[in-house]
Amino acid sequence: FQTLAAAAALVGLGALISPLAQAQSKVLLRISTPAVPDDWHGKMWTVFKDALDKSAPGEFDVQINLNATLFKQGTEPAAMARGNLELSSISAFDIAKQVPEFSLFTAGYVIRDPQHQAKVFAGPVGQEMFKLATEKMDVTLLTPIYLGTRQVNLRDVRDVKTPADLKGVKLRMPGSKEWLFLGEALGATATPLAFGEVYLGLKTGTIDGQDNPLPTVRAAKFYEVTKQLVMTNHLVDGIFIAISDKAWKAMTPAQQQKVQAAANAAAAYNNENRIKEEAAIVDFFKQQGLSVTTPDVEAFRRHVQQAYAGSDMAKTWPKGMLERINATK
Ligand code: KDO
Repeated sequence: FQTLAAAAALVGLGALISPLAQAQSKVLLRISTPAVPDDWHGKMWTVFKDALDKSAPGEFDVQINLNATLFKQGTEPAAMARGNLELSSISAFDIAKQVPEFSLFTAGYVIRDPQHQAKVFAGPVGQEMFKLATEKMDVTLLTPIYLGTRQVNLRDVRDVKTPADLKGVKLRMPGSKEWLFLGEALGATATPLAFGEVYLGLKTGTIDGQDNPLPTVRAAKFYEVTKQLVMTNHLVDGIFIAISDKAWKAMTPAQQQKVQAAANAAAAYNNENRIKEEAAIVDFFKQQGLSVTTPDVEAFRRHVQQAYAGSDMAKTWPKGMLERINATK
């Protein structure tokens, strides 16, 4: 009887343990991003997870954390280096903190449009810059994604033709020196604030405006608390799906290949939908009562390019790289 009971207990325990053991043997992929659920680079993580569930059923434990609930915006690379986070989408601004050469991709009016961006990143410039980031950081960049073209979005309507018209405007930028430089180059008073605090900042008036691509202005509902979009087109922005080296190196080549394929599928989903939405989104804002104005973009381009040309940042750019980007067709 005792033996039977012991055997039964073991079987019972076994039934309990096995799903647990299974979960533990799965490859843990924790994702953290400030993206809101309704933005394309938030939704793309479901595409990533679904792709892995299909290509490697039961092999990966993908945990998606949006709205910066797991790590604060900009702290993801450090969390990945510590082994507390496996995946994120990090910006050129995040990368530039450790790899100053990457500040080239934070400069306004360098990348011309999403197609130009895709060509630059897929070609030798992208390969060299990716290699540099991978060597100098504890993360591997899997793929670039198009975040959209950044526009100025103001709380109150102003007549904005040139950078001089943004003088004194408290323009929220994410909190790093490269972001603040961009805000100042636009002629505004750059004010650092995390993405998650922008809506309230606009509502209460602690900031006068913010800049983001239009799909994000819609998804994060900034149009509810602003009255104007100034179509400066100042930064064709990109972010990069990045994985911690710790997680990447612990995977088998077959697992790496599946994760890379899932990242490519997520990027394709984001790029396709974002480009499509961006092309038609202005009407949405007009319907919401926003004034959508076109400034003297050449005046902004000149002012911004001059600011970067004379900057310390530009001294870190690999020789000839800007010219190679300009020549990419
Ligand atoms: C933002 O804070 O304005 C920004 O657009 C910066 C990007 O690099 C990226 O972090 C993005 O926010 C978030 O993913 C939220 O969309």
